[in-house]
Amino acid sequence: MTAQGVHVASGKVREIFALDDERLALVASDRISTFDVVLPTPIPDKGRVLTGLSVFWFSRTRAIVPNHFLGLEADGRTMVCRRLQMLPIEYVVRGYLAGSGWRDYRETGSICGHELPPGLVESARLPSPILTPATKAKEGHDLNVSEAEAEELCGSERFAAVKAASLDLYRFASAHAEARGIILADTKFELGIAPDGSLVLGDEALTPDSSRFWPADGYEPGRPQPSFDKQFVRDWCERTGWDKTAPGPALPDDVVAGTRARYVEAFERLTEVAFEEYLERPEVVL
Ligand code: PZK
Repeated sequence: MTAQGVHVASGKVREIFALDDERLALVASDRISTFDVVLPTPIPDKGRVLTGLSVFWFSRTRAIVPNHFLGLEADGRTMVCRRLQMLPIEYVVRGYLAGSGWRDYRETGSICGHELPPGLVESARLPSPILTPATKAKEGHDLNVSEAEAEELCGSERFAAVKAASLDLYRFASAHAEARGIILADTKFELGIAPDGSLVLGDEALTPDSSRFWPADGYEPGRPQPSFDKQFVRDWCERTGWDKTAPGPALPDDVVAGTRARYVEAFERLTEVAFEEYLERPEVVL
């Protein structure tokens, strides 16, 4: 038990505390992971950028789907949320071909049962966004499943609601981001059920840690795209010859500063709020 409640779970870069039976605190740290390894060097303000972005999206998408956000703490990195019964599936929406989607398409011509046109190249924009559900693995990578399997695990009425909500959220956010020079290649949603049985969006949402953000400037299908936020870190790690197993290397100051600047740039482009203002009054400016 701390001032923040009882610790209930840790992610790679976040912690969850139970405040009472109805409420949780989600705390985003400044830790960064790359190639699935958490690095020993934090990126100052990363947790506040990610929390601020989640809060921004939660306040602008509640008409599309209600979400668990209740309030932001003055530290800028702690969100107080409604406690939900989380669904056992995560809902990935893809508008572009990257990551496991690109791999599945190359091997089979389809992703999670979505037949795609032949001849698409890496990072291509899809004819329309697709939902590619995945089961949540405790360790290692999540497993893509078909919509039929997800429907079995969630119930078909609930699945239809989740599918519509996820695609609507992605369309709204990707249009907003693309107009501000950021391609939202794909993103992952986690949803849960409130005590009254209603469907509620949980977790973080539409952040660079739960999504692929690409700079629209220089977008070129046919190759992997640089990450808007993590590319300095990835490039530097590649140059060191690190074997990508834990522990990761400590980052030099210029890589830390360059990476922090990219997170702040993503925040400012998407929210149109100066990050310094958010730091002064996080709860009022978004
Ligand atoms: C919940 N996680 C994932 C694990 C993290 C996040 N509103 C909620 N109600 C109940 N449970 C959760 C949520 C949310 N969000 C989410 N685990 C539980 C997770 C570890 C660290 F920050």
